[in-house]
Amino acid sequence: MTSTATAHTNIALIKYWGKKDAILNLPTTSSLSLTLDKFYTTTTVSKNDSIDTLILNGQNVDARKIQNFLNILRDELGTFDQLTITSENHVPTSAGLASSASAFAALTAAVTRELALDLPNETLSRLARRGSGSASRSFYGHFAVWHEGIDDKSSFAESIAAPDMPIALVVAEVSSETKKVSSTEGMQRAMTSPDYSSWIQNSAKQFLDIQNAIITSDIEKIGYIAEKNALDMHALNLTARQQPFTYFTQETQQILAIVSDLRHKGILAFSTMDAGPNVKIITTLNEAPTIVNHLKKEMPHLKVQTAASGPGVTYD
Ligand code: 2P0
Repeated sequence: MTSTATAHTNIALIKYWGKKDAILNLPTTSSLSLTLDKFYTTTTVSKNDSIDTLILNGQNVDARKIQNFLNILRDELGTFDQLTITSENHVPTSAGLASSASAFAALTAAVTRELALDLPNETLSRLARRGSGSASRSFYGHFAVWHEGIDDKSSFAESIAAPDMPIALVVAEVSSETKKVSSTEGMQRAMTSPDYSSWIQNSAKQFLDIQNAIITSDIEKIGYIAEKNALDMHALNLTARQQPFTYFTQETQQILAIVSDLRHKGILAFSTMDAGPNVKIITTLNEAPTIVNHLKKEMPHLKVQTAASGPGVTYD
């Protein structure tokens, strides 16, 4: 038998940037995301009688991270056979989006389907969290929250009831990467910032405020809060007491300035950034083409793509 599931990636509007328990992947704050239609991972699992194996986009690749995660699932769900995981990633690294969210969500969904366990998304989100925190949010379409919780059981994600709205995300990929600091490492450093406890407090308020903006389809307010939350997160990296760093490059700053200029000209455009130099611009489906054209004119070498709100996990 084989089982297949598809999960879409998500972009955090209120970021997860720190762990209070690194083994259980319990975050220091609750986070909130938008699932994207364009970028997704489809994963098929089947039993084998040798060793957990990962075939990613047709290539047999290092499976250690997946093996560790499958062993966590064996502890949690009861042991099961070794698996062959065949994954097709439609999250081009060129999009500047992390694929770990969609990858661990699709894997968790496919494995539990293969075991004939019919688990609710909340339980799946808790399991996937152990592989990668952001994966917990990828089970749901549109907007999702991941509650920080106080233990394994209470740290799960769920969908937010939200009206349909024409929110869009323009992804601007810069051409040069600085030396990459992984999310896990970046968070550890950020937590040494003297501003970290105020970040936690501000984030709690932003988490509530953005939910009010979502309920009222106020995309401008969503963008405003998300931009502030993201820039506050990146400020922690700069003010870390141990190994301060930044994901910003010169091009990042150029894009941020263009977004700010567009906003002054009356275009709805707000920036957010994750563990890398690329900028994602929150806007409306109507205004996205104007932003794309403007970015291409000012910075012709940029790769720019537009995504809209996407669905939750599906099974074949
Ligand atoms: C987020 N990021 O909320 C934040 C914002 C990046 C910046 O979640 O250590 O791959 O595997 O739990 O989920 C990316 O980190 O980290 C991330 P781990 P993950 O989307």
